[in-house]
Amino acid sequence: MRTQVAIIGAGPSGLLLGQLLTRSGIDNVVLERQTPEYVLGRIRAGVLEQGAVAMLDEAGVGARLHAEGLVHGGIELTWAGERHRVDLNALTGGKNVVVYGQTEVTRDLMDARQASGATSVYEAADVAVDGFDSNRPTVRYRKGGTAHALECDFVAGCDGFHGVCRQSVPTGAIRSYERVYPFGWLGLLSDTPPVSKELIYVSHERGFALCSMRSLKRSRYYLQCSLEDKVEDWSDARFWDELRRRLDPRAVADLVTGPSIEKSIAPLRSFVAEPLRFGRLFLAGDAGHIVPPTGAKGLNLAASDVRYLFDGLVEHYRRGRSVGLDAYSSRALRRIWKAERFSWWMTNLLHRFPENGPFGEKMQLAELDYLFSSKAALTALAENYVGLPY
Ligand code: RFL
Ligand code: PHB
Repeated sequence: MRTQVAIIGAGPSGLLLGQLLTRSGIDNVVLERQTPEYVLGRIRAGVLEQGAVAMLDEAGVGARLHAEGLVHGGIELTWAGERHRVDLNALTGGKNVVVYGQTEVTRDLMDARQASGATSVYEAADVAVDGFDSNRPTVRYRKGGTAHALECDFVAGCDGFHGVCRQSVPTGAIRSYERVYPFGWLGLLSDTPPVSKELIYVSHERGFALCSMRSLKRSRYYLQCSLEDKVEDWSDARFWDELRRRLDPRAVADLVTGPSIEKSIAPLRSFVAEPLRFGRLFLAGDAGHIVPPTGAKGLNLAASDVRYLFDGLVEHYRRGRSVGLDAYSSRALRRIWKAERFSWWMTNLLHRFPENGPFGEKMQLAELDYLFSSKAALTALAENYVGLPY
């Protein structure tokens, strides 16, 4: 088989790139290790920046997002038992975010890909990328016991943090920067109405909590937990009890609980690989970088990477110019590092770090107090939360 762009991974970055390329007449094949059902079963992000929404519109998959997504013009932060609103819309001259689950984004992209007739290979095993330092890369994989080779012009490594593409690069050619946080997030999804109209980020002495949502009938809650915790340690009753202990009195009164439909623990990590281009292999999304979820930036960074990579590929195929592809890594990394900084800052501000002791907690409280007394400081939070320009 031969194609122009071989895309490894059918997460949001791979599917979005594929859809944009298909609509521009650039042939592409998506290779995914898992089944579509497995990919759709992973509960992850919920908040989209306007830039990501615009990309999904450009890919022709914005209809359901606009019909069902919830436009949010603010978020709330709780500390010392009181809730404080950040008016994102007013602080950014009219920008908002849209609450629409990653599962739904992925489903919309999968449906559009199927309708377009573009080739996707799910359950592709032992994917290996060869010859990306030459003009003729080849991606090898096995499907149903048979070996296949896919020849291509370019390989887009959209295969997430644990994918094969970054691991295929010789160690001397890549540099990694990493911080692993000493805690995780325990997430719970339930078919209950959200506790509040907007997201609530909670700083509490027992640990961080987040009240989010997927719709007006489906809620998503998170608790900072220990890295030793197992999901089995957390019955629904224990989860709701712990959440109540971290919420303000009004939220406790408003909270509607119910059986969980999903519960999982995610470790928190900051990670960046440099560069993001190796000959004809390009890394995009979580394959090249990870942010802790506190700033809601992971999926949005995947979209901005795809913006730069797609533009570079279009320029190559339409005009025979390589300026955009040559600049891909440095352009993407400039935005990535700023989102890394914001996510690291939000994480440090709102979580309990036992090793920082009482002094560290006082610093967090002073920073929160300052934040809500300074329009300049709140504006900095707001403009990062809604997303920096591409
Ligand atoms: P994905 O989604 O991990 O997809 C990669 C795909 O590649 C496949 N794959 C392979 N395929 C073939 N061969 C191989 N060898 C392969 N190895 C892997 C995988 O099966 C998978 O299907 O990466 P992508 O597309 O770059 O998308 C990134 C986002 O998924 C991620 O950044 C976000 O989910 C992060 N994130 C959030 N981002 C936001 O923008 N807003 C949020 O509110 C937000 N909340 C979150 C989050 C991530 C979380 N977790 C669990 C990590 C909340 C959580 C709890
Ligand atoms: C989510 O709804 O899953 C979510 C929302 C905001 C975040 C992280 C996760 O910062």
